[in-house]
Amino acid sequence: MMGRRGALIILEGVDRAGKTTQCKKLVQALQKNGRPAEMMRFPDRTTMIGQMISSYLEKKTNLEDHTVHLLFSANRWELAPLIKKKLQQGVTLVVDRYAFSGVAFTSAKPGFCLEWCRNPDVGLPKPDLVLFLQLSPAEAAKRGQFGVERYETSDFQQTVQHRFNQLMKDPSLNWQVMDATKGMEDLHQEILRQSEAAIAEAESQPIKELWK
Ligand code: 2DT
Repeated sequence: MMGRRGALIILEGVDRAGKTTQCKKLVQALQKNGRPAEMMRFPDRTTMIGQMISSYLEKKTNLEDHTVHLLFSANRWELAPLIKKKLQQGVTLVVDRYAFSGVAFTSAKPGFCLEWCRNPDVGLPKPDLVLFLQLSPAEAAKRGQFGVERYETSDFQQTVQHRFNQLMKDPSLNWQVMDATKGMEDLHQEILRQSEAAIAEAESQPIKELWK
């Protein structure tokens, strides 16, 4: 008999909402509850494609906008076999950003629509849960300055937020909006509760395909 599969859980959100911290805390808590769990992040800067993306984000190189969008997508596709393998082995994956960041960031640039941006990611492993860590621009500003990487400006981030809002209207996905102004521990408990529910639900279901 096939074992129970793991769940694909994505954390998305604006800059400084605490995604990375919450991903780490979630993996630790799941493991403590006896659930095999691992963290991944996109972009994964360790692959060859990831290195091209990293150099672009650090503004060391310039890439044409469509080209970099396709590289971000390719970076997910190159890891899709591993994602499926882990899920099938019963490992729950907690992922810091996924295709939603891909669409939200590129479509925030002039001349890009959501549909074009979504296309290259159609068919990727479909998340069982997408947690969106919501933070107002004012609250984000209190948490310190933007970094120096590409996209880290308040105007661009606001447009990105609008794009995320559009993506969240998609009823084919299990979006859950989390209030990231809450204390770190309260937010963690809420994320853990949502994740445990998604894991229980995913166990008996096949892995589906995103946006298909
Ligand atoms: P961090 O490594 O700090 O999360 O920043 N991005 C990300 C895209 O433009 N497209 C994508 O597909 C993904 C996954 C968001 C990475 C930056 O890259 C942006 C912020």
